[in-house]
Amino acid sequence: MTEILGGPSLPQERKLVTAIPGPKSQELLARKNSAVAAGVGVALPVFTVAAGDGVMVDADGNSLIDLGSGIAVTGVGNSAPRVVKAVQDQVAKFTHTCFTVTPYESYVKVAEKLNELIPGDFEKRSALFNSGAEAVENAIKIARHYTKKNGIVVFDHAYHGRTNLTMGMTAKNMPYKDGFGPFSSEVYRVPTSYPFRDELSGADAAEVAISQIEKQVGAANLAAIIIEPIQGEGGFIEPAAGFLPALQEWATANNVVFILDEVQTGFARTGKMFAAEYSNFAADMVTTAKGIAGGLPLSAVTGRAEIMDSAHAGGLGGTYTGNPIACEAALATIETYFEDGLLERAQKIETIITDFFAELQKTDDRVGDIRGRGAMMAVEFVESGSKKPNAALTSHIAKFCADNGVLTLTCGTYGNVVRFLPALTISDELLLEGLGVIAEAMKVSA
Ligand code: PLZ
Repeated sequence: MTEILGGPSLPQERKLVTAIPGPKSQELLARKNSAVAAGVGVALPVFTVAAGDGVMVDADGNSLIDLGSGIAVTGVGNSAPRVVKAVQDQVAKFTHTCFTVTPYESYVKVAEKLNELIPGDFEKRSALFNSGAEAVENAIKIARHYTKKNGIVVFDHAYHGRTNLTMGMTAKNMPYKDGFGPFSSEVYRVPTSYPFRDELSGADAAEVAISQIEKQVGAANLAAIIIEPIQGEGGFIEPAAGFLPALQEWATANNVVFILDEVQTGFARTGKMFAAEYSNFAADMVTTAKGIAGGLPLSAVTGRAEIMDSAHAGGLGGTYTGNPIACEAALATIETYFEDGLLERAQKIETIITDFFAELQKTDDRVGDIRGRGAMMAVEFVESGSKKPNAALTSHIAKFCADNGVLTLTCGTYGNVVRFLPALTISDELLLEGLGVIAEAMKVSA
């Protein structure tokens, strides 16, 4: 059999040749179960052999529509041509030196790009890491060093990672935290703005959060407030207009560093380079990862120069941080977003998904809320005639979609949200075909 290559040359089609998972995937799954720690679960046990743009091809030759892009990572598509070339070129030159031993230009170029692209008309600095959680950890380290304070405020429904500190910052117990404590101290959780459920204005929701911060933590003890501009794992919850600016204003007035976690929302995902652009304001610090490097592991913290520079030389680093292959991939990925018009594509994807579910909602009120931005869209499913979360329907949809060759991801504190995070390079036809399968799933369960 000839080797299958991924990328845009893969036929963009949904094609099932076996049941899901097929015999080869089942065999691999059995090996996985006896070799890999049980805690490492899989959402859909089809083993990937190739992927590109809107599809992933499994070991049995099934071609599935991919509406997840590896949890919002391969925005430029999988094995995107510029990324493949950049990685191949770099890997043949050198794979690693450790930037903090002997530096290389690509790291500096990525930092320059981030400083230019991240909102904020002030001087910035960046530092690179490997994962989203590591970026968040470092943002907190720097904020504490700068303010000489300890407290960290996080929000209901937040997700910030799986390391000990970030696990404690993440809201949801199962599956992320259960039995894995104790967690780091000085992390305080306050209510967020969740327009579909709290029905509060952004200003009112901010007042609730700020009042709780003042009463339970005290500005004098608080180093940072960190929030996702659209909460990802928590259910694609976008706070009401005015919520983020009000929090930031309070933070600035109280010498508290305001950090936006754009790990999931960043890099063209929402139809802007960064979701903060929708609220028209600039955070003191921004964490990014996922869509930054076309699938290579890379993350970053970018922020005001005076804050970022407050940490002493040698205080930030790590063996693999800002790996040269990942940095070259990032430069190629960022170029692709702009050169290939992917911001506009994300906006188009928003329209397609919104229109599709708005139509469905007319005849099926279990489509409770349609929300999100760009190619970061979600539907919150509820029980008919109420806002009661409908987790059963949500898992039925995910299972039906998998059986029928569509990879979807679910999320939400109440497990009742189906989220759409396709590659920005997915075709309209394939996207609509995938959505059509969801509509079918809803009919079957009715
Ligand atoms: N901050 C906003 O969305 C990662 C988690 C997948 P890492 N979200 C996907 C899983 O089940 O582990 C995420 C995020 C936000 C931080 C992170 C953490 O990023 O690269 O997974 O560490």
